[in-house]
Amino acid sequence: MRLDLSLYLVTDPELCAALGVEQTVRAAVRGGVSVVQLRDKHAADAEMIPLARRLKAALAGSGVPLIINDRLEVALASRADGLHIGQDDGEVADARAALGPDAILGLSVQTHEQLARLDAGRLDYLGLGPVFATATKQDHAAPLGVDGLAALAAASPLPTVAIGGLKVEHVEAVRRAGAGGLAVVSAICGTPDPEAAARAFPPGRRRDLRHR
Ligand code: TZP
Ligand code: MG
Repeated sequence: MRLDLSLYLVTDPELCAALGVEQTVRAAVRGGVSVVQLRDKHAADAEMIPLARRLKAALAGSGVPLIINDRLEVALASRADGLHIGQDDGEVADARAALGPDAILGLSVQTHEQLARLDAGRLDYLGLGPVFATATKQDHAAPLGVDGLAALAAASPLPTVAIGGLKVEHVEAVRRAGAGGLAVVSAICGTPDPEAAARAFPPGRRRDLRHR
């Protein structure tokens, strides 16, 4: 599956509560998001697996990959397209070995030191952030700002997606910083109309999925 990071939706069960995660994802895909990541810091794997399977079914034929945050077992059980891990979520090599060569594997990076010891050959993309402070992630690292983002993106050997406090008005700055796209939670999940919220972002390399 071609990896288009231009508009990367990360779900949050609380911010998606109005419609629920599944309906929010369906709407956001109609609006043109290019990647969906299922993220839930609190649910047990057993709770997440049925939802991940429903999302995988909902995305079938859309060209939009389903990536699971942090939970290898959920990714495997749902036959998701990939896994996204953070700096404290275990070894990239172990995740790659468990997922196999074809799965998408992403890693969150906040610093140049982390970039310097990157296991780049086993990864497909990097999430860079937070660009700005955000209430969505508790205890996030110090914000990079746009200049910090640009420095990390320039040093990255892999495609990148920026995250943290990003809204439509940041698209141009993120593009100029050299990142491959924007990952957002509240800019889509936290709105009454996630389809319209997604559609408000410029199309990038996204296909028009109006038919869905
Ligand atoms: N990682 C860094 S910031 C963040 C994550 C998961 C949350 C981004 O949420 P929002 O609402 O798009 O600022
Ligand atoms: Mg994590």
